[in-house]
Amino acid sequence: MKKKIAFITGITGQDGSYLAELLLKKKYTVHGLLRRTSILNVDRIQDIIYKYEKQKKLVLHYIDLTDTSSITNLIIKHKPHEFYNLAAMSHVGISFSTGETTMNTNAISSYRILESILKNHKKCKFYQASSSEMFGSTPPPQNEKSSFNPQSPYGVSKVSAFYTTRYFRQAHGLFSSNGILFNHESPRRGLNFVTRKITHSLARILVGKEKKIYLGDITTKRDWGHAKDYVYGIWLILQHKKADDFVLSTGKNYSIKDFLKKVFKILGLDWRKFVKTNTKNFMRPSEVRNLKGDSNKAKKILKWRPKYNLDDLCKDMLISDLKLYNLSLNKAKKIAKKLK
Ligand code: NDP
Ligand code: GDR
Repeated sequence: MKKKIAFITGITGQDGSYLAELLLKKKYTVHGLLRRTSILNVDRIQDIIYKYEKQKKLVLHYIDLTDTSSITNLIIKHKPHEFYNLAAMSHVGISFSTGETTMNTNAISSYRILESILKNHKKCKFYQASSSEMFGSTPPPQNEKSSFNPQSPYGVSKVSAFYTTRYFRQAHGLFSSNGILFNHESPRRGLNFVTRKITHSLARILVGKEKKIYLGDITTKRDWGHAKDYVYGIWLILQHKKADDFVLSTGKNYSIKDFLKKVFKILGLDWRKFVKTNTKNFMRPSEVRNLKGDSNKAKKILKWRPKYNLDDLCKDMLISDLKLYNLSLNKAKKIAKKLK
């Protein structure tokens, strides 16, 4: 069989980097779309660039997501079998002050890409990175039938892209699917998302580079999984025989406070000594208070199941951040004893 070609927007991000690794292992040719930045921003994909770029198994193209004509040219030239649309302005808190960019990048781009697929390469399967943020204030557990009540420009933009993806499927017969993913984290998570901010700042506290972690509201609850599990689910969604929408989640939720407790406990520390909460800069005008997903549909139809639990995830993230500061877990525990 001819080798599959996949396009990934957002390949430099957390999910894009793990998905690219997975597809390369599965012998796909991967075309990664990345935007030009003043500092080369390929840390998360550096290893696969060394391993696969020379043999043209990984091909990178500089393209901003909002530049649809360039994306169209690439679709016409390379005729991808699968298109994973992961690029986004993905920070909910920041979306409150960048609403227009957020809508343009996250919502309008999906419409334009799907229109281009429809006109130029109808056979291409399309994946849209939809989000649990779309449920917003809808009480848990949330599944594919729950209503959307977004609470931020980010949430609104993702609802728009969700319905756009469905519209091209229902009206034009495209294979366009939504993955409605609940929060998923990893050592590759961006530094300004709450989980990574906590594990990274704790490592910095141990080496004397920070004294306190300043957070916003720590009473909100999230359903956290590991990004490695979730990119496998993303791939499964496009391998299913028909296009559809699927929730991916662990089905368990914890507060930010629970996450703090778990991470600090690994080093035998009391988080309360090192954290300041309700910091104005990190409070949001409206909050999504309680997310807990029901992914029974994905379990039943795709046979998808997350392997990591929250304790594994906390440990994985903390150990990786300690390494950045040349600390082993044992060494970190010794320093922590002195900070008690
Ligand atoms: P990241 O923030 O880690 O990655 C986002 C990616 O989008 C980066 O590669 C970024 O490029 C790229 N990007 C942003 N704007 C543009 C643009 N204008 N043109 C080209 N590329 C752009 O996000 P994640 O990997 O965590 O998430 C992947 C997707 O899944 C996103 O759409 C997110 O909204 C969605 N999602 C994520 C969840 C999660 O918990 N992680 C849960 C549900 C949905 P650069 O590196 O240059 O910034
Ligand atoms: P979220 O993730 O908004 O759920 O979006 P984030 O980690 O940013 O926030 C989770 C919760 O923690 C609270 N919080 C803080 N958040 C940040 N970032 N920084 C802080 O200092 C802080 N203090 C408290 C937040 O208010 C919130 O309640 C993520 C993103 O990956 C989205 O792209 C994705 O769609 C959703 O998950 C599902």
